[in-house]
Amino acid sequence: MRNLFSSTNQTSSLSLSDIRKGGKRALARALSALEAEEGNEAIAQLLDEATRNAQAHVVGLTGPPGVGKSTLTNSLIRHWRAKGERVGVVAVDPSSRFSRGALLGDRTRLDTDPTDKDVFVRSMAARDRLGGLSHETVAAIVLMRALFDRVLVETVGIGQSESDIAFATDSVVLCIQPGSGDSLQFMKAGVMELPDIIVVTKADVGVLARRAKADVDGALSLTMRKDKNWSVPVLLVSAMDDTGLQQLIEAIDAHRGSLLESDHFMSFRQDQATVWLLDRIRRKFGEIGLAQINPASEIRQAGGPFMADHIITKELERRLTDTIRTK
Ligand SMILES: Nc1nc2c(ncn2[C@@H]2O[C@H](COP(=O)(O)OP(=O)(O)O)[C@@H](O)[C@H]2O)c(=O)[nH]1
Ligand SMILES: [Mg+2]
Repeated sequence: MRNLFSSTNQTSSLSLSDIRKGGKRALARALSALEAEEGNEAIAQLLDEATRNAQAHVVGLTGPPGVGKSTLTNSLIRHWRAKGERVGVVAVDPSSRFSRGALLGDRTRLDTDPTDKDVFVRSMAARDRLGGLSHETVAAIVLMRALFDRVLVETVGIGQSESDIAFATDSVVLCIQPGSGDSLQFMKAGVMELPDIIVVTKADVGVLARRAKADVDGALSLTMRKDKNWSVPVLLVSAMDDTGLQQLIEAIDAHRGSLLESDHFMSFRQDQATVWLLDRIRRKFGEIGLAQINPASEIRQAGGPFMADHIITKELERRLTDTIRTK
């Protein structure tokens, strides 16, 4: 096995087929490389290759800490593995934002079989973008999406980085805690427009859960949805006694079905890449940077959004340096 860290040249031979051959160890190394070496051309190439080979259904499981995401993740992994599906999980751990390492927290709560080669869990620190997906997280999802049948992304909160979530996930499940009043907060924040499925967790607590569902139903009826072909189900689910779990599984598949049915799915994916690239350049170079690019054609020329990002970033950095020098 090659050592990805010995030099950047070595990463240049990194390919999807190498990772497939190398199994979980190779994937773990590739993920470490892409966390450590943002801006590396070989990695951008790998991610574009992965983008072209997207196969998994990516499900984002989102909601506040303690709502029951990890517990639900365990249930979904068990279900999909029992059906023989290969499952990758990205767990974004908010508590490790400052320590830069996901040591405890979520990692300890996912109880997967380490000898099962078809389930892979990656914990990642939330880093600097509270509530959203960091670039490393998006990259990990894109890579795992080319290797598994399902990719599950556990993350705290949505709303601040819609373009990341939309680019990297197909179906968003928002988890709401009974008795928390969260649905009202989410509606105010405009978050209700994002999920494709809403789950009220811990349904075994009874009346509080039913009341939370009624609140969510009310909030949803006041929300404008972008996708008119899909009506958002609100489900009462308990991972404790498996109430509603089967409905959640069916709703996830039904949502995937509705995406695949639409004639626009491929152009939708392309639009997502364009929006993602625009957002990325805006974050790095502001409106001035945006004004200098033509994302759709640049993605085409570069062969994918990650190489486009790489090339544009280099070019804009060069122009900036030139401007500073001539001043
Ligand atoms: N009663 C009940 N408790 C649950 C259920 N799911 C999770 N919990 C508990 O809620 C707490 C937080 O769960 P966890 O999955 O770690 O939440 P996360 O922070 O969203 O990942 C744990 O103590 C769980 O045991 C459920 O369906 N019913
Ligand atoms: Mg968790």
